[in-house]
Amino acid sequence: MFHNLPKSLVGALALTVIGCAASAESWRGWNIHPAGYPNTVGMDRFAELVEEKTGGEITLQMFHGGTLGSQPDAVEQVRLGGLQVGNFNLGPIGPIAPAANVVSLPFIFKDIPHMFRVLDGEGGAAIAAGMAEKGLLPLAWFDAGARSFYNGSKPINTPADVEGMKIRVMNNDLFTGMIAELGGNPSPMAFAEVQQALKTGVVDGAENNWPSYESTGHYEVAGYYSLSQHLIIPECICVNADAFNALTPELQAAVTAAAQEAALLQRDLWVEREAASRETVEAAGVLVNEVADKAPFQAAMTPVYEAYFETNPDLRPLVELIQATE
Ligand code: GTR
Repeated sequence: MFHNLPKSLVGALALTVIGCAASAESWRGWNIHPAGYPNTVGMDRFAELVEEKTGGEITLQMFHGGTLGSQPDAVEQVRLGGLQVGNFNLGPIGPIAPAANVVSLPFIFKDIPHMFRVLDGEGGAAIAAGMAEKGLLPLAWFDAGARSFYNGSKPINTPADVEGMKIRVMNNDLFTGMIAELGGNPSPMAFAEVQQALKTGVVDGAENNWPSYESTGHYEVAGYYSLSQHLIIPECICVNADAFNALTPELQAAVTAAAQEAALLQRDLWVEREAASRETVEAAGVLVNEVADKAPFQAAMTPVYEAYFETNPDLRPLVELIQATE
């Protein structure tokens, strides 16, 4: 169609077309949770805010419910740029970014406010830098509560109660080490497979926070929830580092502000959902027990920390910084 036009005009037209394509970006995002879950609502809000704050220069289509694959696969996709955004738990990121693995050390945080104080300070900057180096940029942190053990046969009160039990964990040597040190058999498995594995007895138990225990229906097949609270792991709104770094400073600021605003919404919704999920599972007959003495669980984790320091001697100061943070 261009054969009658002067060459210079053809060139200018082509540039305009390329220019348009480059200035409007369509991003795709991964999330594992179902509709109504605080993270799902938070990620949808993030998508809305990205479009609003960038004046439509960036649009984000979210894919919820893990439809784009398992979390370890999605982490790789966002690192490589096949996807641009993910709401990730830092558990599955730890094996890739050792600095980010500090948050997966059992009992590293005293409670949720302690975790956020660390993330908002020097510790959070070191974790973010370690992730960015691997191609994943965390723009904001989500609350994911504390994870506790659950199973279908008995309350867990002491490490001896875990002995011999096959417990599903997320894919990370720290978690397999944690279960092994308690005398159990760790079974790393994708989140989507856990319900069936619990139901058929492929595993005896698992561990998670209140909202995931409830939303997955795990409570229907594993009715003893024991408040060990052994892991407090944050989650991120993570973006592909190259995609983010290629943006103008103005667009980078807009996307970051969108993530931070969406994270504040997620954190509020999280607190409400924790209470609601606990109520739902208790009403359904789940037996909840406090773990009166967590000290034996904590003491059993010494070899897990030692193994981490052995592989990552340079990260000891980061662990000490977290432990020294009030
Ligand atoms: C949930 C978390 C998910 C996933 C899942 C799991 O609490 O939000 O990202 O990590 O746990 O246990 O695999």
